Amino acid sequence: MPLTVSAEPYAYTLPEPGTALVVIDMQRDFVEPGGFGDTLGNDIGRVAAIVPTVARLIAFARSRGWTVVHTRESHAADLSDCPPAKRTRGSPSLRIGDEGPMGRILVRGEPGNAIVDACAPVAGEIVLDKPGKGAFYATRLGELLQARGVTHLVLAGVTTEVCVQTTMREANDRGYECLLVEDATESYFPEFKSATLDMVRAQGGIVGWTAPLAALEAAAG
Ligand code: C5J
Repeated sequence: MPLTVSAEPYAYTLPEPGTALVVIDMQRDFVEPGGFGDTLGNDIGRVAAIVPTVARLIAFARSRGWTVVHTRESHAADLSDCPPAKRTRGSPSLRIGDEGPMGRILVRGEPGNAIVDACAPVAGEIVLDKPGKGAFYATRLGELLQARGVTHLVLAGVTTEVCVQTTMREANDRGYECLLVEDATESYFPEFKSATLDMVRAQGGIVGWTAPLAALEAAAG
């Protein structure tokens, strides 16, 4: 049965089955002190605050039987999948691959690279390591979704204007109908989050739809 959600710029109808929740980069490296986000000088409190809402959304998706995808922005230990331009950009106190308080920054398998406990994947869910900002770039996401007959993506995670928006645009170009959950995504910069929500749903939903989690829950009754 399809579920119709009160959304912007107009109602969003998702099929069940056929919908996947894609949770972007809810990793200690972005949310906790000493991680990548922190070393770039950001206020991590803003993104840490959405953890309970993302956990509630994941529980909702599980209760509906959706495909659940978790991504991690991460690199191989030898940094062979990290372009020098990405590593040298800006002036962080610690660069990708450097040793930080939670292990090597943004390196696969390090403690800081793990998804925060409250949003941790369970058996049967898809966990994807991605070297880029978009979740389709250099991953198997497209083929995994296609194999499951997924046509609609509900997106959440951090940060709104970087990895979440990049993934949503990649998905939109690939023909997916996408909804971004407003209170289950966050940026270190409130104005960037707000602008991203506006951009996504402008021009009749040029990239997709947005709605708060409560709208999804209400649609499900
Ligand atoms: C960033 C991300 N902001 N997950 N990564 O570098 O959005």
